[in-house]
Amino acid sequence: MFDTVLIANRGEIALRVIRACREMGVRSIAVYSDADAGAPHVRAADKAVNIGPPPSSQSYLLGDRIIEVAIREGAQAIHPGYGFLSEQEWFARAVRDAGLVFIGPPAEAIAAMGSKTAARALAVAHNVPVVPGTTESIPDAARAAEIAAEFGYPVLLKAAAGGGGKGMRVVREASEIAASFDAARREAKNAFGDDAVYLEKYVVGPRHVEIQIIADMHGNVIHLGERECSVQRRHQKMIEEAPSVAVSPALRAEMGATAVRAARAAGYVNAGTCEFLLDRDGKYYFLEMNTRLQVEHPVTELVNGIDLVHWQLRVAAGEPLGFTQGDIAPKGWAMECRITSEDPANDFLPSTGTVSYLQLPSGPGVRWDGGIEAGTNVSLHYDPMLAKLIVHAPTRDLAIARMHRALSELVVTGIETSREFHLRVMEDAEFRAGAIEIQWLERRLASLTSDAGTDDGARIAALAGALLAESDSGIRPVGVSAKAADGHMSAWQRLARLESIA
Ligand code: MV4
Repeated sequence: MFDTVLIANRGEIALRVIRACREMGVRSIAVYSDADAGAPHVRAADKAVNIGPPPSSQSYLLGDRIIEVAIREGAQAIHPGYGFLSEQEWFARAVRDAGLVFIGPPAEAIAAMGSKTAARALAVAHNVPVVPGTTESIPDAARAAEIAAEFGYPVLLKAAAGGGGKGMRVVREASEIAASFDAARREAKNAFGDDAVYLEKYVVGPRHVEIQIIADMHGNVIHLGERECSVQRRHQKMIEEAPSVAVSPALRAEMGATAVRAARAAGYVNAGTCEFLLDRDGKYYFLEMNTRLQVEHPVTELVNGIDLVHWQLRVAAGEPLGFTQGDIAPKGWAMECRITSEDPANDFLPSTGTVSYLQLPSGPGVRWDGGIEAGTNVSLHYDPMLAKLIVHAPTRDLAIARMHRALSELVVTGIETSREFHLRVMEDAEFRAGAIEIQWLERRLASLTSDAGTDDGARIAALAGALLAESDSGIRPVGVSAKAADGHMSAWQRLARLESIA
């Protein structure tokens, strides 16, 4: 095992990796920008090194500087977390060339999955089902029209260098294809510096289901089942769960074996995730592979009783996986809500300011993976995801009840958060029935975020009672909307934001 690991990240994921290091007796080195000098991950690590000014481009994205720090501080390995440098082929290679270990896949595997057309071709060659479409980029609008007519509308134009939903365009009829093709090209060029575009048949109303895999250097590749990630807005996931109501044990085994084939084809080592669309008929299609530890990895950890970050460190150090596919079966139900500094009542406008008070949920089956504390300044320099609230319970119904209870214990003041939005989703009849697909949230958003969005009389009564209790005691009881109880604070915050924008 490594003696010292550098964590090239910030916030909750830096803390998550530092905790794993501490548990394994590994020394941890944090890096931080000027904006994060007092951040929790800085204090949690054995040592912390300043790497530059607040903008990521001058700190967390400076791979060469981070490698220098790792060497100077005697680290043998670098954990990139997610985002930032985690899926940069050049960084994985530079770490290796510096004689260090990148705690993630080989640079070649990142490259194999980085081009979406190359990944599709690799999938096809290894009997991994993909959505019908092209595996090569399309030269011009006329050819796009021919191919679209062949597959039938609607079709989806995608950037070959894209991923995560960036640079996609749905085309519903032949009259739109030429203009959409030119627009997709321009967008791809602007976003990725590469104007290659390909085409797929557009799958209507699918779920977004992904399979976690982990691979060692000895040829063992194991899948850890699925995560249901359909509850997302503008390609940002908001809620994830494991398992999925739509996946039977037989389908799990089949999709799992498919993900393992894709990983083997790419020469994959370490933790990774294959994304699939799962349609209403139970047909599934490989979309892309995320070559990193994902935000939502905790739901997989909870249902499988496996610490993915421990295993990332072990396989990166050359150890074999300590379990087999036969040991893996999900137990109970896990759910995660991403707590973001966004105002759901205001079209998820990013909220900034200082966390003035923080009360964390606890009790049975509750996990908080957070990167904030009272006094944390939330700025626009970094991602608005502050923390993840994760629960585990015997059944989905009990997981939802537990998540609702945990969310109602959570109090964050000083900034707006997504807490209230998540409470409403937990109360939503369609969500509770598991009737979700990738467009569900955007269709449901207006009713979930409007002030009269719930017909739950008990909830309104509880709110009224809690407000009355507050006026007596001056203390906000558990379960009261931060927004309702802190009406003055919200207005004040809004003013502060307006002033900061002006
Ligand atoms: C699709 C699709 C439907 N049909 N491809 C989005 C993220 C990227 N990984 C691929 N994505 C999709 N590809 C075909 N052929 C639907 C998605 C998709 C999606 C699309 C619109 C709005 C939200 C979405 C959420 C997940 C996946």
